[in-house]
Amino acid sequence: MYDLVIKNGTIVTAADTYSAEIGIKDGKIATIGTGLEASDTIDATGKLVLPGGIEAHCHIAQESATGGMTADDYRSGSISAAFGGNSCFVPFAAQHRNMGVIETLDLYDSRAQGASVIDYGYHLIVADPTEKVLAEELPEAFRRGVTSFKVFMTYDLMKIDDRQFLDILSIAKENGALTMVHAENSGMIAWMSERLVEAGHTQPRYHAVSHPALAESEAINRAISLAKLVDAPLLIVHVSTPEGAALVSDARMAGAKIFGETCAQYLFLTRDDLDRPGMEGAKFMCSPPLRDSATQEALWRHLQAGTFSVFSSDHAPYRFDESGKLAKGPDATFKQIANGMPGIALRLPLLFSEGVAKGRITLQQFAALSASNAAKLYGLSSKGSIAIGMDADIAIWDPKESRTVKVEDQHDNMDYTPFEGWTVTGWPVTVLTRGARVIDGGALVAEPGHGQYVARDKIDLTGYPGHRAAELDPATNFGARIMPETRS
Ligand code: DUC
Ligand code: ZN
Ligand code: ZN
Ligand code: ZN
Repeated sequence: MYDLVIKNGTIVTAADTYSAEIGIKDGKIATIGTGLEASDTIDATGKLVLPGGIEAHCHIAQESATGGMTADDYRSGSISAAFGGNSCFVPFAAQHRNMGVIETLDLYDSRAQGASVIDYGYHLIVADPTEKVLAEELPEAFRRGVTSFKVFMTYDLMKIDDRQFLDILSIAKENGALTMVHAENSGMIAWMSERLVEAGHTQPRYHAVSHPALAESEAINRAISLAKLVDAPLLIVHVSTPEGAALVSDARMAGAKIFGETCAQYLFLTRDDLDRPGMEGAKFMCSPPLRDSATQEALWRHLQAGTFSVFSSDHAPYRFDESGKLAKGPDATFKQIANGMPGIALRLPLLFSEGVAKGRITLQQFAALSASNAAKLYGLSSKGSIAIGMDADIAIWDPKESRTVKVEDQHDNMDYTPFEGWTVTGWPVTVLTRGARVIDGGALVAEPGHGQYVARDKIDLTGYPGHRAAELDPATNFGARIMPETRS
């Protein structure tokens, strides 16, 4: 006897589409079969039964280096994510300068515990890689199940230099963690911004001008070179240009352990949105910035061809008021406006509508991009698929339901959505985290605190030959042992 059976639905995984019933017991998928009996049933007639989404890039209860706080906390952020078909998310825990890493994780634990309606973990942002952080705290973070570290190549108060980057890549590699990078050339952006502002070009549209495509491709190329030197895995987050995507794709073809992520806004919006009247364009400011429609097409090709393992929202919620985008007043320059836009509830509906319903990607690709790939890459080994023994993290989709996007249906703490008025086809109607309904028939039914912290495992790099720099190989460098072997 199961606790819950999902009947009459079409199961979709990254591998298959088929009809069967799912029997859930103690929060796990206990069986997949027919004629199952349970005390509780979900009738999924006409619906698709998918792995619950895993949102792997979002900013929740995170303060920036200059002190601004995101509008969403773990309660509102997780609720919005759940309405968008997610059963789990992995926001960032941001170390700032003069802060320890363990202190940072404790702080985020205090923000998330008892607040989230879906399961969660954190990627650790490393902004101050002191000796102690490198030698003691990163391995300790890894033991706590924080198995991915993010670094910045830009932003004065966050960026690390190439040498620090190599230190972090090597420690991550030694522990089995994945390094993630925000790759943009800081000098190019500073140089462009200074000249634009001096010439009085301060409106939001110049944000895109100040972040040239070359700033992204230069930094991605450098980041990949650093990762190759030490043969460490690296994921380039929010790739926004075809040039950047091609660098990721070439490195993957060469066997390097390089992964790529792109985000909804780069497929669905263009920099024309930054040119809206008054300060409206500020709603569309994110970094890297929105590009053009040719870029959108190229990024779709890369998504179809498998360059991007992860597709995320980069939900970075700053309200269109004095608490967020307009903190520096209505005449702020683009340099003074917080970077980021909301979208955690729309990542999957937009991908389904524009991707699956329009025939650009298969249901299998949708399942892979919603959950399965992120689960594998980020060590969420009990999540991301529908299989016996896995957590019963499930999203039930009505592929026919059409909706018009409205800010009040996002269930976040935001006062706008960049997608207001869009029509989307395909909607997640029921979401389970560990077998319990979080969203049921389109309504929130879970309590804050239902979501639990998930300690993650090391990254699985099977199938990546890697790249061994001759100068680091004792066989060809006169026997010098520069790096420890990877722990297994
Ligand atoms: N980087 C992110 O990952 N998100 C928002 C803004 C930024 O610079
Ligand atoms: Zn970033
Ligand atoms: Zn982000
Ligand atoms: Zn509502």
